[in-house]
Amino acid sequence: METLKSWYGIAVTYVNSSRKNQILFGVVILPATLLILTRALLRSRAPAYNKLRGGLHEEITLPRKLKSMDIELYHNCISTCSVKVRLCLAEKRIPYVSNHIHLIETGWYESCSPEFSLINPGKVVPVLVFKGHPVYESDDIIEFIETKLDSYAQKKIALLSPGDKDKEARAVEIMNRWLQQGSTKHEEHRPTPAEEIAVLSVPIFTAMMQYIPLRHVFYGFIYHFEMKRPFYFMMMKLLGTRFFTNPGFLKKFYHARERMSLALKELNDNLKETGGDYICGKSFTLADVTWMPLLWRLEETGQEKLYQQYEYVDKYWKACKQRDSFDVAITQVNQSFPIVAQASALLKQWRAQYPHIDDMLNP
Ligand SMILES: N[C@@H](CCC(=O)N[C@@H](CS)C(=O)NCC(=O)O)C(=O)O
Repeated sequence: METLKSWYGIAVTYVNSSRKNQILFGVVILPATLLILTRALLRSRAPAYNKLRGGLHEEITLPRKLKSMDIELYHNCISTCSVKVRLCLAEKRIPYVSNHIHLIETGWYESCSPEFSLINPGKVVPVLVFKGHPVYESDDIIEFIETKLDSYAQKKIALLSPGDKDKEARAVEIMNRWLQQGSTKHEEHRPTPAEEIAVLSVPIFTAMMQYIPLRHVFYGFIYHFEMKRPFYFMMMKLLGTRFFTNPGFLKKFYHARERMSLALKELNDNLKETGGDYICGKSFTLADVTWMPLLWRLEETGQEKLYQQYEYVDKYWKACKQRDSFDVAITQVNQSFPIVAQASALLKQWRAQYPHIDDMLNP
């Protein structure tokens, strides 16, 4: 009680000391304190954040949506990690129950809801559930699909066998290298191009946020595992195109662009060396499954010049888009969520209207 009284005394003295302090107190300090207290109160009842190791967890058994189906996928339409898994399932034509989970940019923080926290206490998508047991981490999920789910595949395609027997060792080395570049899992090799894509996605996320009510972001302030993320999304929502004039953001964006360009140059050299349609040569492998979502995101956000400057990458991406899996796992899924097309159209409109945005995306 004594402590509360002395805090109250300090606050009153501070507010009474000047008009500027009154404004600062009313606009920043008081709302921020209330928010932190509300978050602390509600979070004490929310499921804890707990990142579990990648791979199959036989010790966890989850309720199944459809008892007759062994494979379920919790995923999001635009999440690049989810796209990776959907592509893999589509390549092998494995039937599964689809559970779409919203992220803030597609609707709301469903990924942080108590219901989804039971499926993944780490509060991220994708999660594959096999006979009721979850498999976490997209890299581990695609490997699990490839090595354990072949009996469910309606199309037999070996995505971990990158080529002719005499060149196998070199091809495996190439595949692993590009798998790692498309990964967000390994702490020691950060940031990978797959992580840079998060920064390069900000323009489309900002456009998407224009269709999301602000109150949905507040849910994230309470339940998200990292407060800074809902904060960024709130700023994208509030600032709109002005977000792209922030020097801090621009520095990060150009840095990510530069690093992505270097990775694409290396990919170009690799494709030239292997001489086939795909990363490891003639065979389509998990390395391609991992890279397709990244190239798709660059195209979707109007940053196609980034890869078009590299002849072999451009040709490679065209070949990837010819595959049925592209249509099934990317085009068709995204057609069910109108916000994706609306945001792409809005981003195009912004580019036409504001030369600095066009310059930023395609200098
Ligand atoms: N390393 C994880 C990353 C999973 C991840 O970060 N997923 C993103 C979507 S691509 C997510 O669910 N983010 C939720 C959020 O940040 O609120 C994997 O590869 O599965």
